Amino acid sequence: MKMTFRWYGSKADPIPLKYIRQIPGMTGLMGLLDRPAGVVWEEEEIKELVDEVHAAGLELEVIESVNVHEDIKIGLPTRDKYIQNYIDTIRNLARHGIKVIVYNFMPVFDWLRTDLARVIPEDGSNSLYFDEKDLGQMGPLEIVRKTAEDSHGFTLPGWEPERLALLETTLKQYEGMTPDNLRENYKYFLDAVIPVCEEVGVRMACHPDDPAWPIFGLPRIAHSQDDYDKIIKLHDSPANTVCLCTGSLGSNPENDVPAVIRHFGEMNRIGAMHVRNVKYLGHHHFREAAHLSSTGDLDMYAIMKAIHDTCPDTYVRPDHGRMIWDEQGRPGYGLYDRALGAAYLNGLWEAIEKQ
Ligand SMILES: [Mn+2]
Repeated sequence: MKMTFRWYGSKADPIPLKYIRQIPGMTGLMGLLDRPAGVVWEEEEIKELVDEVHAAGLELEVIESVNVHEDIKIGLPTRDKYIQNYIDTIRNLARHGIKVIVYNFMPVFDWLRTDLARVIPEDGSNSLYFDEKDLGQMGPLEIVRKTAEDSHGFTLPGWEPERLALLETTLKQYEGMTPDNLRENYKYFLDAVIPVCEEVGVRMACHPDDPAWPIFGLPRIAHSQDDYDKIIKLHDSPANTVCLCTGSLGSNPENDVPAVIRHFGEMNRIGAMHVRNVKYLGHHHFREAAHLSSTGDLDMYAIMKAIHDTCPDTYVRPDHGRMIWDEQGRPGYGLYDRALGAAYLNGLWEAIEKQ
C-alpha cells in the first residue's frame, strides 16, 4: 500500500507540502491541477507540479479530477475534440511519471451533499452531510448555489463556475437519457482512451457515484459491484480500473464494501482507493465520520484487510475528514482529521502485516 494525500496545489491548497510530508507513513500525493473539463493539461504545468512535489520529498504517481467533458457523456458530435484533448492530457501526464488517473463519469454532478459543515453532536466537530429529504425542497440549481456559498470561497472539484453557468442547459440535454445510453457513450470514450493508456503505462480509475444512488432523475452507472462489472466489460483491459471509494459506495448500506474490494482486487482492477467511514442516519441520509470504525458504520479493519489480501500494492488515501480543532479550510479536505485518518489506517495495516 502506498499512503497518499489529496492536494490541490500550492496556489489553491492552504496545506503546505511540508506538513503533509510530516504525516507518518505518507509516501506521496494524489494531486491535481484545477483545470476546466475538456482542456489539455499542458506539460509545462504538469512538470511544475511534479517538481514541486518531488522537492518536498513526496511522490506523485496518481492524478485526480481529470474531468470528462459533459459533451463526451452526452455523446454530442463535439465529443471527439474533447476526447483528443483527454488523450493529449494522458500522454502529457505519463511523460512525467503519472501511473493512475482518477476520474468519474457522473452526469452533471460530482459528489453531492446537502450540508458541508454539519455539526456532529457527540463531539462538536463538523463534517459533510446528506439528507435526501432536503433535496426535495431544493432543485439542482439551488443546491449548487448553496454548495458554492458553503465552500468558504474554494472551488470544489466538479462544481467549477464554468460548468455551473451552463447547468440548466446541461440538465436539459440529459432528459430522456437511460443508463444504457450513458454506458454507450462511456464505451465510446473508453475505446478511445484505454489503448493510449496501455501504450503509455497509465491506468484509468473510475470513481463511484456519490452518493451511491441516482439523483435528480439523472442516469448514474457507477454505484455498485454490478455497475463496475459492466464498466470493466465496456473495454476489457488492465488499464480500465476502479477508484474504489469506500465512503461513496458505503453511503448505500446495500454495498458490502470489503466484498467489493475483494471482488475487484482479485481481478487486479483497483487502480486506487479512497478510504473513509460513513455514519448512517436513515434512508438516503448519512454523514461522514472519523476514520475509526466505531465512529461510523463501515468496518475499516475489514476494508484494510481486503486491500491487504487482494491489492496490497495499491494507492490509498484517507478521504474526506471532519473539520476539527477549529481548522478553517476546504470542506472535507482539512489537514488534521485526514492526518489522523492516515495514521489510523497505517496502524491497522501494521497490525494486519504482523498478524
Ligand atoms: Mn472518494
